Amino acid sequence: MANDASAVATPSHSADAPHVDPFTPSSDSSLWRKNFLLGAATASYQIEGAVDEDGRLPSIWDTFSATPGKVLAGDTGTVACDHYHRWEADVDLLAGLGLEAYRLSIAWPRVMDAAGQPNRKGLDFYKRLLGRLKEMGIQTYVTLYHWDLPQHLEDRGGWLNRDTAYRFADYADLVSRELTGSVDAWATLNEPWCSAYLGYGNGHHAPGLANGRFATQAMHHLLLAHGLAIPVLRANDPASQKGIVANIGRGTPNSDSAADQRAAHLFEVQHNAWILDPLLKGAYPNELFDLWPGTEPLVLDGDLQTIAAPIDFLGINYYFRTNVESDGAHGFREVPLEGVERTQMGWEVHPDGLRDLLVGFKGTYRNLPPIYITENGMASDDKVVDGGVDDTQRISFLKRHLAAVDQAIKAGVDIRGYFLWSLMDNFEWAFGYERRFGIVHVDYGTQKRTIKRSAELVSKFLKERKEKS
Ligand code: IFM
Repeated sequence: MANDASAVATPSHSADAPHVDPFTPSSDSSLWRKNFLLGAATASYQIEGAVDEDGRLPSIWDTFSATPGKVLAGDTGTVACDHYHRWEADVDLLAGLGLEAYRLSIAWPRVMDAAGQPNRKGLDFYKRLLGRLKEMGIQTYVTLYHWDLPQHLEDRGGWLNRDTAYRFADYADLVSRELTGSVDAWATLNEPWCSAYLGYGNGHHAPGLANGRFATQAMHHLLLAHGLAIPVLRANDPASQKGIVANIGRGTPNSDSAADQRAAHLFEVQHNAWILDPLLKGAYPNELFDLWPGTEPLVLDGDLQTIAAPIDFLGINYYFRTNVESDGAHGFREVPLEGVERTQMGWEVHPDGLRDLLVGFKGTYRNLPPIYITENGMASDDKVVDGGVDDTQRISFLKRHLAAVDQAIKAGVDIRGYFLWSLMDNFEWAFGYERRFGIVHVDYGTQKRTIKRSAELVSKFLKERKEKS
């Protein structure tokens, strides 16, 4: 049933247990500062469903997930969390938890037709959603591109075609003119590393191409799209913040040998510097092309100045570290560590990596903008038992990562907020619905939402913080 708030299960645990809870940050944590924003994040294709409603066009993820063998269990985003119909109840849920900000993304194929004309019904959906969030006093962090490229653009080469960057600037223009005033912060792209490397470099994500040269060219056009959109967003919506979101990776050496140290460095070059150097230094790192010889993209005069347009914030997404050794040639290979804590994704839990990277970036980039942790969280095989979900590992994960954020703040990094990934379980790309990242459980058969214990504790902390201020 659409917008049925009664479909939200009430938690079975008391949020006011007398003992010290396993989540609340230490009393000297910077997270107690009331201007440190705490929110939750989602993305359009992962939650909306309604893929062919109200004039939405197909995206590359519709095509990819419909291709046998590409997504676990053949799952697709056709229904997902049915958020397109349940958005009001989902906003109530967010507000009920006391979360202060919501990071969402706009589906490009929902708001613009193939001729570049607005799709009013799609735009109205986001106007209603953002309007309601504002009414509830929730800050809005809007990503323009969280991977759902219109299929008609992919049919013309997608991010391998320079023209896609200009089409993105047109899309940014349309959306920011329409939604001006209801967005606190615009992010152009989410995780260009994933779009370029997983989408065009190894084919694990849509559109499923696998060629190293494609990856670097796609990245260049993605970053160019970002750089072209920034001045457009500034002109149309001057009061909002503008930035980009990068997923960063920590690489650690498997031994003290110089070769392994170099391997770990190169891991971070391709994961972090590939994106952050052009954005913040106006140049690609030369070492990237030592690692991947012969993959230099075609870069036109002026592109790097466009890409390095000043931004108001940098969004950082962090999940795990990768332990590597030298591959004996000019690269690295992963050496998975034994006996370490891992999540349902198999990713190692390593909060120190987040702190170390943030502190490192402050040293590397003298113009490092203010940072928001725009995603952090973990997947676990959560089950509803007696009406509740006791996601113990997630609670501990969040506490440790928030402590790492606090340590980075204390080391002088300007970090202004943190968004949990994710508000609710959702379509986890090539892993479909099996992997559950939400602080709210979703029963995909009934669309019933159940608040997990982690969400209760985050909510309790936010309440306490509010009472103290
Ligand atoms: O679900 C994704 C999200 O879309 C982008 N960042 C990583 C998350 C977990 O894999």
